Amino acid sequence: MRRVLRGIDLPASVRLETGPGDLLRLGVDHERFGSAEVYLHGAHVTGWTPPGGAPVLWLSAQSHFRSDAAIRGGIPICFPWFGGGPADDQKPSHGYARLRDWRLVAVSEDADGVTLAFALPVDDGDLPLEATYRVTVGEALGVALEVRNAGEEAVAFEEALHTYLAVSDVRQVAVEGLDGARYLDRLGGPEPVVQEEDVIRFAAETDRIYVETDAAVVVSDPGAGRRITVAKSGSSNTVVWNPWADKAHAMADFGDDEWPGMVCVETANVRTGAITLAPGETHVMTARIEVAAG
Ligand code: TA6
Repeated sequence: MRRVLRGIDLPASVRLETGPGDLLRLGVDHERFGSAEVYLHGAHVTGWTPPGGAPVLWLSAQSHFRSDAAIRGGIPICFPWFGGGPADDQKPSHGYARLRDWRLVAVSEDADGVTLAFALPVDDGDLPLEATYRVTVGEALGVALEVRNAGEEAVAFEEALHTYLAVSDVRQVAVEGLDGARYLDRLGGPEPVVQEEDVIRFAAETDRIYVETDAAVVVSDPGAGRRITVAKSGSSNTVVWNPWADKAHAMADFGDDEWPGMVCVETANVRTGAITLAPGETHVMTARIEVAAG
């Protein structure tokens, strides 16, 4: 088992290994903080399991593990656009960051957890944005996407930490924290809708971009006896998504019977919440995922 990656010494709690599709991944195993897996491909966190607990992130059993495809589940990094972008004219869907191998730039372990830091290589044709991503496996799972404008002009971009949470049955969960917020219904008209109900419940495909909200969101999952909180900073949008049966069936990397087991709560800055950076300016968006009994 390799203990060094490109000159970076790995602490005993971190191992470098080869996953499916021969994709390199870092495995974290810590008696206090649990276990996690992060692929260099997309700097993609595919799993986090607190000690003695159940996996918190959902990962499709049908996911591709190929250098030219996104991993289905965990926390895909959508950058520098979301979906097809504001004008729906950008490819690939959700940007190039999740399709590219990121470079591991630092690994540290302290009383707060194990932190892995990655840098996105900039290719010809990319926006002049330098992205670094920190994953902290601790009492909670923390992720932070830092973007710096390395160009000479102002640059606008979108970003989302597209978190797939594992739930017992999406038809039994309630999402709290967005009451009163407005959302763009991606399955409806262009005008924002106010979230009238106290909690979000799911009875069909749901694909909503909540706007101007910095609220922490709680996924209450009585079937699993737990509540998952997604707190955030530096983010004005929260996306809530479940594909339901038909859309899941239409995706080759999503099992037909898997859709009840997940809900996405995505920490984002998209559409009217897109970020514009002046030359040299930096922006950080963070998400903190934690689990409590309930
Ligand atoms: O965040 C929800 C969403 O934008 C949905 O519309 C759906 O497209 C989902 O992301 C997954 O997108 P992907 O490109 O990963 O298949």
